[in-house]
Amino acid sequence: MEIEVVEKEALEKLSKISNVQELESFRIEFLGKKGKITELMKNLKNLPPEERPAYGKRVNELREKIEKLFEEKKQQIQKLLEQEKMEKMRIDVTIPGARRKLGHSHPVLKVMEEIERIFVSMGFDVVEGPEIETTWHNFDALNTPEWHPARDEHDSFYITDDLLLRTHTSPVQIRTMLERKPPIAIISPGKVYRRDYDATHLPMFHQVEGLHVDRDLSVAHLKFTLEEFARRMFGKNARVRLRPSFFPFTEPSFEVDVYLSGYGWLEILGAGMVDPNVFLNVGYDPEEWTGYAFGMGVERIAMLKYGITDIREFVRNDVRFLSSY
Ligand code: 2NM
Repeated sequence: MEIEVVEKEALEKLSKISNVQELESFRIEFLGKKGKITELMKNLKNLPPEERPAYGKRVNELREKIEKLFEEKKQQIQKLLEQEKMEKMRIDVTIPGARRKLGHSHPVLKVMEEIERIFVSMGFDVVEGPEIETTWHNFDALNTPEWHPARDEHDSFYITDDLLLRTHTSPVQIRTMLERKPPIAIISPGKVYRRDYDATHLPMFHQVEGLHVDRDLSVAHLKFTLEEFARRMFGKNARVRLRPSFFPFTEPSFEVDVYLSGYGWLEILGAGMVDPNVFLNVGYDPEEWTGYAFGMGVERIAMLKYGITDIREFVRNDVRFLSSY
């Protein structure tokens, strides 16, 4: 085969090489032990002796030329491979880190703490008590007669004849009145239990009750305190209305409505002037001491504040619900 033909073919093939495999095939085809350069050298013996040195020299020059170009190509491909590798390993230090979601308080707890803050700022102490109560603290001391429906097994969770899960946090106020001397101003937040479960009732829910005992307290003090609470909780335009009602532990007793623009009058509290019988039960002289008390359901207030329509959302524990407040 002609030297020129081999040279042309070699240069053409080399220029098209783009990876290591092609490079190795090229080396075998041209520079290998049985490659085309070796083949050219074998022509030597067929030539007249005087032409052999010149021919041999040309083949050697071609070999050197191809070897040089081959080395260059090899370097070029290795550099390319190195670049690709570096590109794959590149770390972008500007990519934002993966955020970890933090836990947070349950919306009911948040609302309860907000209620507490408002009353604490008005001078009320926060007091807690046991969730398992005696029927005396939960009913008798609160002037609730033996025949009252709230005392029914059907409505309350009894543990024994004399022990039950408290149905309100009023027994905490009884305990506090037994322990302290008036004047007192307290609120008692906490869990309470009633046998009820539907879209507006949970068997365990939260209450905040308040009690203020001093000389010469009247419904005016009660109404002002609740108006102040409503303005702080629902906005400065909130208004408060008392409607006559009945509770065994207060006389007179009221249902308390709050006016919210866009909603109208909403019932959010029960309240009243502490019944003289309750004072007698804790050893306070009803001729000397007066008091007003109130109670509210925390879930109910959270529902109004956030427009929730099914109270059971609070215990379904769907994170999408819980983290949206
Ligand atoms: C309410 C409504 C009205 C109340 C009364 C007392 C106590 F212990 F002082 F007598 N504590 N809470 C009360 C009064 C609670 O909840 C709807």
